[in-house]
Amino acid sequence: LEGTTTPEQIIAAMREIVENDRVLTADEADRRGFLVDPLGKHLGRPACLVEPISTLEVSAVAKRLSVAGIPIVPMGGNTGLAGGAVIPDRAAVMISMRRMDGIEPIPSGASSVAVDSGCILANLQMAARAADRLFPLSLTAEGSCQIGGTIATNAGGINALRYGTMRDLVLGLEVVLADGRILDMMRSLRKDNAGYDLKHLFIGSGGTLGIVTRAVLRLFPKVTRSATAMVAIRDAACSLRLLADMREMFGERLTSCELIDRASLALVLRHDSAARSPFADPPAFVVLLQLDGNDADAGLETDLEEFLATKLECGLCDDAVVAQSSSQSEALWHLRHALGHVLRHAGLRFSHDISVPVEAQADYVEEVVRSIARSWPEAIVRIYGHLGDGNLHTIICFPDRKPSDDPSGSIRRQVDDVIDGIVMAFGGSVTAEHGIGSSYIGRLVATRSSDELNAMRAIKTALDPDDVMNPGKIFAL
Ligand code: LAC
Ligand code: ZN
Repeated sequence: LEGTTTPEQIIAAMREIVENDRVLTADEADRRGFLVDPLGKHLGRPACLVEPISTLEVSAVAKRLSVAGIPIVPMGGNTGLAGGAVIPDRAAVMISMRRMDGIEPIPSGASSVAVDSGCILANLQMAARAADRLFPLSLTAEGSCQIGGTIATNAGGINALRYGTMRDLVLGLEVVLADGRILDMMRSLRKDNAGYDLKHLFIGSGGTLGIVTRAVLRLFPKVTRSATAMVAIRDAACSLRLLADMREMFGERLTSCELIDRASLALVLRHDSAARSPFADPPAFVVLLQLDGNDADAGLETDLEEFLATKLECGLCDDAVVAQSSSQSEALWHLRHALGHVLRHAGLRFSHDISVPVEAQADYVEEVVRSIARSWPEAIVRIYGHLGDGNLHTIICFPDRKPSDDPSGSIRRQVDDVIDGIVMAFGGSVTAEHGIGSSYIGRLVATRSSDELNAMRAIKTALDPDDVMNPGKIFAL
């Protein structure tokens, strides 16, 4: 391959390693929808898309491409929101992990499971459930996102409050490096201080350091008792007091605590025909609470009702509903998950996936609303997300403009500056769970010190000196 650039030659070289029908031309990949991300952004044209079925194939492909300096773009379920699978301008090969989707059998009482990285998250959740265990990572895209992608992005989701992000759920990892070397770190140890814990470099690396091929993931006791409530609240400060009181009262049984503001809920109710609000008057905020326990928690629902009754009495909450059945619980959660698809009706919009310290969230919300109103009185601020984790999705919407109405990106830059300024003043992060990908490189540079960025670059250079692993993500070179 040395010196070659034509897609035909790259395809021929790939077909020497994997079977013909697992090497797709760019046209085939495009026809099958593999090249458009969930934001509708076209990822670009790879020379081809390869679908390996084993770690050895991934390794052989990587080795062949890296000696020729041809970029490798790993593809999971294509559900990422930060442009993490954008194809670089040079001839590149996309490696789809979708055919490597095995799950090892889960013996009863197992505390971990080995999976292939192309395994779809919902399939792993189901396999765990069938073995009376729980794999707790849960997010809106769980029906199509893949384990490898959730590792590469260190996904968070709705249960991170209790179970942590993907980083907290990975015990072992197998990774193929740019030059094809295989790092087999498939250990299932809870404690392991033998040298640097290399797996953590790859978790959250956005595919820039290597391709995750397999993982050992933690399993937990299954949930047998649950209670779900939606609470109407007048301001963000009250929602933080409710969160603190809930944690005090229910401890680790509090699995999720999600916030949705009035404008976000209104958008769901307007555009999702299955959505029903439990409240007659739209509250300023709603908080969605999920408690999970086991057989010792038979009274969970009653306990939650009694707890919320006292919060209504003292005026912390204005209204509350506790789901009386699993279908009512699903209906409440539907309001939260529907946000993923109704935002496209919000006109020109700029999404920020920020985090600030948990206690700072009310001040953050107030500051964002005030600053945006000052600069753009016509804008609608929508804030929703993972209150328990200090991770609020902040969407600045211009309802009277079309998504294409900012061609030069000048409004985007101004909005970013305002939000980033507020986030940094609170000691926060400009991306809490979606990652930097190719979309937020400038904002990484703007918000981290050059020493921190250089340390990141040094790691990248050590593991991928020729910049073939997912180039153009995290760093602009
Ligand atoms: C959510 C995704 C966007 O929480 O992170 O809905
Ligand atoms: Zn989120």
